[in-house]
Amino acid sequence: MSIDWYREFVDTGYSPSKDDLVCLFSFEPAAGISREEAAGRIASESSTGTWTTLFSLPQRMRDLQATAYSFEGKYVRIAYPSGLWEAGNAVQLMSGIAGNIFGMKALRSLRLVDVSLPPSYIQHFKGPHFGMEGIRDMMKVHGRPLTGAVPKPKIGFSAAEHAEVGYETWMGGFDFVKDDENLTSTPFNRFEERVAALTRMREKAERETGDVKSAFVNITAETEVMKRRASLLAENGWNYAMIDVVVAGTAAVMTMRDYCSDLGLAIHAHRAMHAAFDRNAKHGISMQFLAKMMRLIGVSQIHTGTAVGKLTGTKREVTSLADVLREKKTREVPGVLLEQDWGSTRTAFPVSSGGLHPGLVPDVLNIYGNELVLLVSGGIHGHPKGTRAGARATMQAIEAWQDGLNLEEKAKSFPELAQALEKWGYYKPK
Ligand code: CAP
Ligand code: MG
Repeated sequence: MSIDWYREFVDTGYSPSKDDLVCLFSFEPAAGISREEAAGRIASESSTGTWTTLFSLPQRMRDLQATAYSFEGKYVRIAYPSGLWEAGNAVQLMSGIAGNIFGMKALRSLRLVDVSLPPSYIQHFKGPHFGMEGIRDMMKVHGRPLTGAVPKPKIGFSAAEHAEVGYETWMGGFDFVKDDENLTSTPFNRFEERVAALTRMREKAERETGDVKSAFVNITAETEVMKRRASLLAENGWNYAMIDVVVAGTAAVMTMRDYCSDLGLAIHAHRAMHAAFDRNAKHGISMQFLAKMMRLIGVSQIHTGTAVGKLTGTKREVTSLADVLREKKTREVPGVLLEQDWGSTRTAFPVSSGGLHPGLVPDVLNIYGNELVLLVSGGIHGHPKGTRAGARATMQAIEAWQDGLNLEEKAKSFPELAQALEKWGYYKPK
């Protein structure tokens, strides 16, 4: 009598129904475990199964079983019946397809690469409140990347000093000032004081430039505290709130999506901690999956990498992340992305940040084009002439790229860019 029934979750003759949710996994069976036995375990333990045959198995459970139906090298596709999922509950989905399976002994390694969500599942989610077009209209910025910077050093400024750096950033031509992921409300920089100081400086910069200015002020905390902080931002005329979405957790982000939407606030999603589970190419959860969940839930933008800066992420990963967020229909990329039809779900902006400076702007725009939020932080505050000159140099680098000019040519008549190139050249931080 066989002890387990994992093989019942493998059927290479199966073709998914239109309402099935499909996952792409890459995996390595442990020693002595066949590919089918391993895949059967992934499908079983992420749907209805367990390690041993059971006394009774009502038909309904059989109808809810996931099926490993397609193998390509180290990849397997698994189809999940829609009956498994609670409508509109992304947290439950992750407990299923990104839960226990990562700890199974029968697998040497397992990576959740991507999920294809059927329209019948997506329809229960609101998605981003604004979409890229809505953000551009709100900021009155069209035809170029949106730009921003984090005051650096990342933490330690008083609220007044932080706002002063913000003012210099805006006066240099940038659209946004962003809090760092680890800045919330500390004795030397209380959230309420920071909002008040930034509000005064925003109004001053808007008066002096005639442009719309904004900020990603970090509200990350316990959810009720996040609600209070979001309300304070809205009361002071802000149109964004920033959340460290990985550490805050999917449930909190779902709550804040609706709360912020009611206040007319877009959500800037920082992904701090993502590399703890997406960096290992053999084991964990891909950034594509995280980005997809965040668009589904409804953040307006999320960090997606630079390919050339100080943090990990290949050009292929960065490009696929941009597609996941910006496209109405995402095409399949073997081993990276499954096809995805987003229906009426709005788009979200990719955010490129991390070790950027004016010399690297053409590299980043060659990858993303104009449709991104470009964050250059150390790369403006480290400019020999200071923050405002650094922001100007970055805007000049963007103009050069748009006009098809190389940076040296542009720098001949723009001293800020020349000074930036003199310091950093085309250095790729590591
Ligand atoms: C960048 C940054 C961002 C990272 C996040 C930092 O500062 O503020 O948090 O870009 O990584 O703290 O490192 P610099 P990612 O521009 O001065 O490097 O965008 O990959 O999520
Ligand atoms: Mg940071």
